[in-house]
Amino acid sequence: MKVLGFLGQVTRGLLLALAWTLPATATVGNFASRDDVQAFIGDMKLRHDFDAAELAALFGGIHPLPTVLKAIAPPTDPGRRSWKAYRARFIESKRLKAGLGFWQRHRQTLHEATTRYGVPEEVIVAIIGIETLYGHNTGRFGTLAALATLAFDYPPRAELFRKELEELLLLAREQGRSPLDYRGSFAGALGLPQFLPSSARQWAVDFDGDGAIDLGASPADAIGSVARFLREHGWQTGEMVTTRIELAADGNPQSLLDEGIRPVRLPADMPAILSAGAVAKPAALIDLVTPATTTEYWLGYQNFYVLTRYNRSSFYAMTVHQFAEALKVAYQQDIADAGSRTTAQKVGGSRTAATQQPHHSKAKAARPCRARRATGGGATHRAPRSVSGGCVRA
Ligand SMILES: [Ca+2]
Repeated sequence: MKVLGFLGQVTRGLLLALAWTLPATATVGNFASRDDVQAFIGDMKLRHDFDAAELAALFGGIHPLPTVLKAIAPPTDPGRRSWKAYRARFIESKRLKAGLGFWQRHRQTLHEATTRYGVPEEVIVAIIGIETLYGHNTGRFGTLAALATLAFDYPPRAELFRKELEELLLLAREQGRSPLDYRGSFAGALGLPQFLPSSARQWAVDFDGDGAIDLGASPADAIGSVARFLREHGWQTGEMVTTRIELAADGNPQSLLDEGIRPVRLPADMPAILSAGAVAKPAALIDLVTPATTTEYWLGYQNFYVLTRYNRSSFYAMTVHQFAEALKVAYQQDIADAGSRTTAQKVGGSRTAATQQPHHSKAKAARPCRARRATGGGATHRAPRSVSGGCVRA
């Protein structure tokens, strides 16, 4: 749940148009001496009964972070966004392998989350993998200092980040922790699922039942929270996410694209497209553009829209969906392979079969590798043509 999603497709052009400069006080001294921070502290005392002296001490101990401003600044040369490049960043063998491991380790918790919230296990695994590679990239920024930097030194999004700063203070109070304890992305996103503080307060759940919500240290809490977020945003169990479609021969998709990402129109009411294969449910037209390549057109149904609530980008939502599909195929293949091995071991344990085993030490390494795994776009990931993990690829 990265704030970049908000900046991404809709507002990036707007931001580029906004000529803003850093205030003279930026990156100098601590926050507490500044009038705008003092006003914020007064507001927190008035509305939430925070102790002004305690907040002043808190802000007196942190400083603006230049690296945060650098990270959030729009690129000087944004170029054209590429669906294929975006997809390739996330749907790749390392993340797929890590996802299968995460799924295996937390299969019972994932099963319980799916049972409770109706969101497929693979979608939960996909989101946590894309957000943080299963906790490997949760972010190294002090969240209080990062949010304060953006709240007070980044005028284009000051309102949003002052709200998140307020939410962090409330979250810390509710959780009985110091606001200085939280670390995460440069934009204030926290833990395995990268929830902003407002989302953590509103949607996170104590799914391991230890009495506390910890999105950074508890994979179970992260799993339950992602599932609850999607459910509460309208995930429809068992329903389609997308259908790929073609344009009609003389179809102009622009007016449909201009209608936005909310699924409000039946495919049959979209004269610009060939709706064969589409589900007769409200949808939005999605275009996935790659420079110098034919644009992909898809219908996004309600569940696609729900994925964009996590991060407001069609690229993001489609990547989550396709990564989830790739994970599901690979996971089921793993289960099938494990079943085959179990059967083989049972047979191998019999006297007859055992005598057929070669009597040398490499017998164990001769077991077959896992079969190839399909990825969402039809590409395949193959095990390397070598001995790997005790198996042999021909
Ligand atoms: Ca917990």
